[in-house]
Amino acid sequence: MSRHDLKIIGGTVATSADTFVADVAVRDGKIAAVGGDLGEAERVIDATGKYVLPGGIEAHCHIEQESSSGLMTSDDYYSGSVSAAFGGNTCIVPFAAQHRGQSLAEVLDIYHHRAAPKSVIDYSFHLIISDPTDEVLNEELPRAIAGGITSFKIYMTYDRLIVDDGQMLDILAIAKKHGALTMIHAENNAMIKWMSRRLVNAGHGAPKFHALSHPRTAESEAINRAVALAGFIDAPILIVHVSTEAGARIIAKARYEGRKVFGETCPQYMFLDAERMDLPGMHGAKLCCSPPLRDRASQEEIWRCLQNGTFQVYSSDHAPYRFDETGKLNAGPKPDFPQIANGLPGIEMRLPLLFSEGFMKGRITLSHFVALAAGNVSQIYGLDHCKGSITRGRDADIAIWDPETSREVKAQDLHDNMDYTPYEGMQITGWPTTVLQRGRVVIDNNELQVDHGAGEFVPRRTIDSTGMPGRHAPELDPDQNFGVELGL
Ligand code: DUC
Ligand code: ZN
Ligand code: ZN
Repeated sequence: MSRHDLKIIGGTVATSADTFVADVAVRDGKIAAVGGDLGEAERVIDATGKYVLPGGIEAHCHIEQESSSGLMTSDDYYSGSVSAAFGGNTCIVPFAAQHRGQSLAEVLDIYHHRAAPKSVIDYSFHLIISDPTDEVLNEELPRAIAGGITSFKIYMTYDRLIVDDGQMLDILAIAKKHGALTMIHAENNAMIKWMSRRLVNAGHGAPKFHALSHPRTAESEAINRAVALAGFIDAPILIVHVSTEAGARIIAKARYEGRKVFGETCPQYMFLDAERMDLPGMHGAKLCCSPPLRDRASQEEIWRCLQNGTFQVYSSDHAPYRFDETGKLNAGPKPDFPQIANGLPGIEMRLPLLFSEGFMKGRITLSHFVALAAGNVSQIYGLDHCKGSITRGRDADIAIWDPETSREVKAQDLHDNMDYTPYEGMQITGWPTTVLQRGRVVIDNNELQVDHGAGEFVPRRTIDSTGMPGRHAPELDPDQNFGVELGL
């Protein structure tokens, strides 16, 4: 047998299903074998005492993206992807955001040009759809899906992004027809605007009031509506960044009923609370995100829903805006909270937080960690033909984690382009020490080993709804509606 390119020996390997001690052989960028007695290799990495896990897939991050008001995130595809890699990730799926009036071809072209020369790890995109014209729906979206962009996000809030219920149904119907997944930012726009106006008019414009302006019911009402609309036509949806127990319960119930509904939460809803926003001056702006931070009781609920599988996806929602005039304070030195850019950085901390506080503290198993880091995401977003598992034939995208390394989190040690981290001062045990992409070392000894543009675009497969029975409403069923065929 000819030599493998690489062998990782002696480590504890985990997939979403199993944990076992094994060697891993790599050839031509793919996992060639997993087991013992795998033969010779050009290069050997000794992973004794370490965990050999699939590289993380970060499926919700905003990188080199203009917000709907034109503000650019503080990370571009270089700093964002480097930071992701240091956090144990080998693939990112950021957003390519359509602003009203833009064609999707134009949007995708812009983001391909941003990512290709800079990203150090593999990447794909989700589209954000804010202008679902007939041409977008009937021609551009099907073309984008055929080209491997098999998911898109829509917003039920923000005046420049919001789609109304009818537009949502149009988008969901196209997604269903062509095998795509619709990600939904579910918050009730009117409730948020109503609260914000009253708070600001009463002189409560400080950052800490941002959390009050996004009531819990704004989230649960919108999740309920999204589930009802998607259920009506039996289209698959994923509710992103769920922050409340009430929202999680709606998702759990929908799944119990066999609806094609997935749920995502984020570390900020598990580790941070809104009381922390009560800081002097404008410092609370660093923690303004939407949905907002809640309280300690909800953190526990969100943890529970992660443990019990209500949430299949755990993402950073990295939306980095520096605490200066280029980011959080771009509307002036003392803006009222509605003028503060929404978002927190977290792409590098997502997995170390879950490894340390989830796996190392016994809240989740190692296999569950792997499922949340990469396995579930690869399945849900159509990447499981090439990524998400230490399995023969998949890309050799591997992160080796050392459970003995313990470090205090400091913004200055992170690799994003930010001037703060919300997790400053936390003691984190277990860090990725070596990261490989398609068998090539990306990070070793705390050093980046690849150049700008080493990552490649990954086209994704259409969404597999096998095992999620679903059924559309009787009014849409030709057996029950006088034979009317509505093309769904
Ligand atoms: N939604 C996100 O997904 N990220 C940042 C802000 C927002 O509203
Ligand atoms: Zn959102
Ligand atoms: Zn987001």
